[in-house]
Amino acid sequence: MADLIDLKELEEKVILIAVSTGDEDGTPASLDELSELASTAGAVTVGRVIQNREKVHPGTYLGKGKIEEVKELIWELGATGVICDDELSPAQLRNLEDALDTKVMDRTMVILDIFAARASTREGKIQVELAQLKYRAVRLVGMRNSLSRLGGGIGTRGPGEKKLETDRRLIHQRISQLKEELEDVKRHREITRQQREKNFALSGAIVGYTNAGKSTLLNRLTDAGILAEDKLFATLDPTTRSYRMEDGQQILLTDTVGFIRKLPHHLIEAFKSTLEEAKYSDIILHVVDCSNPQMDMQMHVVKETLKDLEIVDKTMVTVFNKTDRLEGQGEDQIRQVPRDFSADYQVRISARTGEGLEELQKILQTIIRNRRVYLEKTFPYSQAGRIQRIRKYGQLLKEEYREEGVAVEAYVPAELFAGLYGD
Ligand SMILES: Nc1nc2c(ncn2[C@@H]2O[C@H](COP(=O)(O)OP(=O)(O)OP(=O)(O)O)[C@@H](O)[C@H]2O)c(=O)[nH]1
Ligand SMILES: [Mg+2]
Repeated sequence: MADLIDLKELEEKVILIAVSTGDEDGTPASLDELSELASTAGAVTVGRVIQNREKVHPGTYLGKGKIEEVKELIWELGATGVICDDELSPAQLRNLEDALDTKVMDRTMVILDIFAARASTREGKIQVELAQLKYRAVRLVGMRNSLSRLGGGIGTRGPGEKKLETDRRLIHQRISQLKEELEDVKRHREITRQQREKNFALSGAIVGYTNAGKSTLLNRLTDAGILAEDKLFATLDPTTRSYRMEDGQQILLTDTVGFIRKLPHHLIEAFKSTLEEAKYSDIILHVVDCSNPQMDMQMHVVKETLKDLEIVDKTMVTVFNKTDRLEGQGEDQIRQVPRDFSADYQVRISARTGEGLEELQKILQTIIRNRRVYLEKTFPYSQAGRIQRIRKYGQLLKEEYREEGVAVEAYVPAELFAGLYGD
């Protein structure tokens, strides 16, 4: 992940820390993910500590005894910091930093850091900076300690080349300024969306857990040329492409930022305008990596996040991806065909090999057709322009040139239907 690391920076060696509140809460898997996040942000994991507790310690995250243990471990392993698997309160951050006498980070900080390095468009950068500033505004005390101690590393990176503010008054000024800029961008987006609606094209948003294969799918369907990588959060900015199907109909598909468990609240807030693409789309394509052992948890996280974003009552298509990885895993696995009965449609595909894409296309065609109106009419030759519109926005099934005009059978968008009658 060399692209994220400034080589001159001191390599951070971190110990991951989590509190497990039950046997089945998936803490080890969550730490695996945190370790991947840390490495994406340029830190090496040198140790892990899980404390079993009824709940997180309100003052110090871990209990007293465990803190002593971690302190020794830091010394033994030569760690330069610790990362907690939950978002810490300002007090927890400060207290833990005092107790451990080392740099303390949390999951949110790491995710924000990755987003900061990845943001490339104006909108993406504004959104990330806003989320970072809101996170920092209440944590300046603890953070300043870590800043002076390390002078770089996770938690200090801003989007692009920008260094983050450390003055509270300036932070609040900057937050208002960014909010205004974001409004600007939003207005622009609104206009584009309205123009799109005039085109009568249906739209679909591709959502899903990070690394599920969303960008790979859009690339496969539309030659979008989006960067798809085996990395967390490879995509931040939405890309929209028109997908023309074999029957000539088209649908606008948008690739979106991936979700993850414990997605920082500030990020969801900040990325709302990006995720609005999903809110205003007609169809949600939920891409699931069905080769991932954590599949069920990941699907749950995506569904909950969609609920948080008030993205409900959409036509849902669950797309189980990476089926190529399931093959050769033996009889036992094959019997466990992934299913999602809460979705309107489900399909199993491999965006890599192309398997199942025809079925996905059929599903999309069915959805489009269900939203269209059947039309059977003979247009006089003077109204040839209307047939053009049907061809462009609908699906022309039959076109027969007769003496009195052109006899047409077609499926057309309901919005277009009325305009096709009359003189
Ligand atoms: N084996 C296999 N790998 C796949 C398939 N689809 C995607 N991948 C791989 O999975 C990794 C992630 O793919 P992306 O398309 O970047 O995933 P994403 O959902 O866009 O991820 P983010 O943008 O990070 O949220 C890449 O290494 C892809 O090559 C598939 O059908 N089979
Ligand atoms: Mg992507």
